[in-house]
Amino acid sequence: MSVDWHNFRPQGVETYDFHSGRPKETPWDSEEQIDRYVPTHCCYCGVQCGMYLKVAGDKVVGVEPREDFPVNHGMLCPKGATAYQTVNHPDRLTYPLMRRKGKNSPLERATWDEALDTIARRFREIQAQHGNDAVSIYSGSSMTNEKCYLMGKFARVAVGTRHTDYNGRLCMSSATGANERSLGIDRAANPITDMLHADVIFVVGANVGECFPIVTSWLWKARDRGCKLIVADPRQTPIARTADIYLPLRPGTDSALLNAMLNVVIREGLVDEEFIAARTNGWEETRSLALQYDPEQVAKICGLRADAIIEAARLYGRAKAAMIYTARGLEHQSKGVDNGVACANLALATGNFGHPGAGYMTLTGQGNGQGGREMGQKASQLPGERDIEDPEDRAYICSVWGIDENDLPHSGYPATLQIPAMLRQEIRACFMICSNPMVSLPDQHTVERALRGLDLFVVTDFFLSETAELADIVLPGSVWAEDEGTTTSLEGRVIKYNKAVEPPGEARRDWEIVCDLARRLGKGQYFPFSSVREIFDEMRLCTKGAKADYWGITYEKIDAQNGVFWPCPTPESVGTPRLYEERFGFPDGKARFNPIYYIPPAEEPDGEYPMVLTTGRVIYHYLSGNQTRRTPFLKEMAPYPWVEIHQETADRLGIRDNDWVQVRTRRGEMTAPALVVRSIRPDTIFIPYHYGHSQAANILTNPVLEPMMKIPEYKVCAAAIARTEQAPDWAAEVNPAVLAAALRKRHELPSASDSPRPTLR
Ligand SMILES: Nc1nc2c(c(=O)[nH]1)N[C@H]1C(S)=C(S)[C@@H](COP(=O)(O)OP(=O)(O)OC[C@H]3O[C@@H](n4cnc5c(=O)[nH]c(N)nc54)[C@H](O)[C@@H]3O)O[C@H]1N2
Ligand SMILES: Nc1nc2c(c(=O)[nH]1)N[C@H]1C(S)=C(S)[C@@H](COP(=O)(O)OP(=O)(O)OC[C@H]3O[C@@H](n4cnc5c(=O)[nH]c(N)nc54)[C@H](O)[C@@H]3O)O[C@H]1N2
Ligand code: SF4
Ligand SMILES: [Mo]
Repeated sequence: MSVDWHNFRPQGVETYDFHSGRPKETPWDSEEQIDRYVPTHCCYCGVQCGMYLKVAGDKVVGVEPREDFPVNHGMLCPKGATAYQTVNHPDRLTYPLMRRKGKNSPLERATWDEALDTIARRFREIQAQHGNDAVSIYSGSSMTNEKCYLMGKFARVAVGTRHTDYNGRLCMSSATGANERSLGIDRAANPITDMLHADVIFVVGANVGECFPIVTSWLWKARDRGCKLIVADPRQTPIARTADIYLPLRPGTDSALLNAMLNVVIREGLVDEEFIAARTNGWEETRSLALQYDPEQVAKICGLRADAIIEAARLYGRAKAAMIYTARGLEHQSKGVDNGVACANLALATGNFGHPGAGYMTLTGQGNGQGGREMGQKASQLPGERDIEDPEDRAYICSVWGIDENDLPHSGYPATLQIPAMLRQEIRACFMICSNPMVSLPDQHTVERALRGLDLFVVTDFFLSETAELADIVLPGSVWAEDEGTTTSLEGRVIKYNKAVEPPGEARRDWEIVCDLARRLGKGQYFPFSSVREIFDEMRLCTKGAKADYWGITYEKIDAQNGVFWPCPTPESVGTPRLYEERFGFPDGKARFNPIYYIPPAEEPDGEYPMVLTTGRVIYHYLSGNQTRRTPFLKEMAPYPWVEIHQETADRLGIRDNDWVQVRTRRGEMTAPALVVRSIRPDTIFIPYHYGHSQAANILTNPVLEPMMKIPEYKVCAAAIARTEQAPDWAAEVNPAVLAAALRKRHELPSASDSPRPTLR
């Protein structure tokens, strides 16, 4: 085992003073003191890089990347390299907490019996009075497949509610909708290695450099082989700066751009007629609509130059193999599904499916964002991407679970509609696990009212999140290193976490908590599991013959093959890395064109709110930041939110770098320092969303939902911005030197000094 694998070597947990941020003397300064190297994967993003956790005694003290995992082959990003520091962190929750004397009383230490018995009793009381659906489950995709599977079963069988959903609703659900409408299977079409076979890569609304750093290394390899790059993003992200064609489109105008590109492809004879005839349905309608999207007109909608759109379409259309990658930029919109369908239309029209380097896929974000969306924890779903309203699927799952079909609830509210149902007191209690909506849901003031109004709110987390702060009962769960189990990466590759250590104190493994609660709800016979493997085996059986077929996947096969791509329907099957080589996912095997009209975002700038606000990520924090804001190096690099604004706009408004600025929308207002850059459209501002309380960008965002998938429009709303002398409430805790240093580092990103003009190289 090599030792010094990179220059930045995070200190062992016990050797780092979390509050001063200073390293202490390290007792693990030599490799001999490491007892075990546990092969596993990063707990953060969907790339699921392979890593070894270094264990000394009963503590995780370090990490090394795995050379043998083909996706990251010896690399980790800053989040992966520090993830191990959350395991043995002083902020870990180590015993249950309860408010014993009502909402305004403090969270106090409780025993497991007291906490779980109270939950079971209160759920039964509330359900007796208000019906079974008065209790909801709100789950998450940072958990293993086994846990996600268990949550769907727990909701339907132990609690008996139809309202179960999860945080993936806020993530790539638009892409799910597009996959379902266009291709028939909700999985990435290609393995990451397909990048190396593409002549052109078109990235729409994905900040690959910051959000999928290890995928970026594949992009560079593809570039080394001559692959051309087109990027559409209102911000000049690190990869956008290097693009052959960069399209800094106005937020919320993606489908217009994609239609115009299809228009050019058609008019210049770049469509693949043979592919369209053999493998698709519905071309004529889509073709005639696309012909109405003249690039000259679309250029005005998108705020781009027409020649840049035409050149991009030519480059894409002429490629022998082209890949389209999207992420939340295109998907976090009230037209997110349409946008994904417009990508699929472009790829289908040019025959870009089913061969190496050709496809359209979303870059799934969460660690288990792929598996979590097919295990049956979603409002309308049973395991294996089965449909909860399909009689055959219902009958099959009931036969595996051993329940009567009349007892299996029907579909319920998606996560985003649970909030209004709480406000209406239709939902009166919620069991939440692995989600932090007090940072992640739009229109925070309303979310807070909904959660505070619950009769009983239970949160299972390993750190006291902004959401757990509002709970009546907090259950201490486990981190990924304390459990085994599988996840499914953004490629559709099922991989396995291995257990390194035990949960600290009285904390328990999530699945044990859930099974225990099921027993106390009188449904123990349906949750007889004594190991994760048993849950996996039942889950496999549930998916047998379904779209997301895991039946042929075993823990041993995962180890032997370094992961298995589903579908893997038989014990002999090695899995399916590339989808759509012969058939699409519909009964006739053909893909479907769907004509897409461009419809503007729900909120457009006006006199009162003249700017477009968009939100998203930075490399150093992960989602709601509940983990990464507790990691010293990451916290130091991006300690507070900021407002990115273009130099020209800042000059016009008298805003200088580092000034406090107040941003207002129809939902609320927040104050943060300005980061004056040249890498964003002058009509747009950007705020990273990883922070809570008065630092939450989601105070501002628009809760309007996409009609099919109910994903919020995080990426576009109207906003006003002004310099203010009034520092925010959190300014007192700010060390100005730390803040200035972090903002300076942001400026050092090469892209920050460039202006986002449409570029042709
Ligand atoms: N460092 C880091 N990495 C992560 C995560 C993290 O929190 N931190 N989270 C993971 C998860 S769950 C996810 S979902 C992914 C998200 O990965 P990404 O989707 O890449 O990240 P975002 O920052 O949400 O948004 C991507 C880009 O969309 C652009 N954008 C904004 N509005 C529009 C628009 O209207 N059209 C287009 N075309 N682009 C627009 C933004 O400028 C931004 O650069 O990242 C995963 N990886
Ligand atoms: N404005 C704006 N808002 C956004 C976005 C945006 O781009 N802009 N992006 C959206 C997207 S793409 C996403 S994915 C969501 C994410 O939103 P959330 O899902 O709410 O955020 P997370 O930080 O993943 O929350 C997971 C919580 O569960 C805990 N946790 C993690 N793993 C486990 C586990 O294994 N077991 C248990 N018990 N707990 C666990 C973590 O400590 C954390 O508190 O945010 C969305 N919100
Ligand atoms: S790229 Fe994603 S999976 Fe890999 S180390 Fe970074 S956060 Fe972890
Ligand atoms: Mo996400």
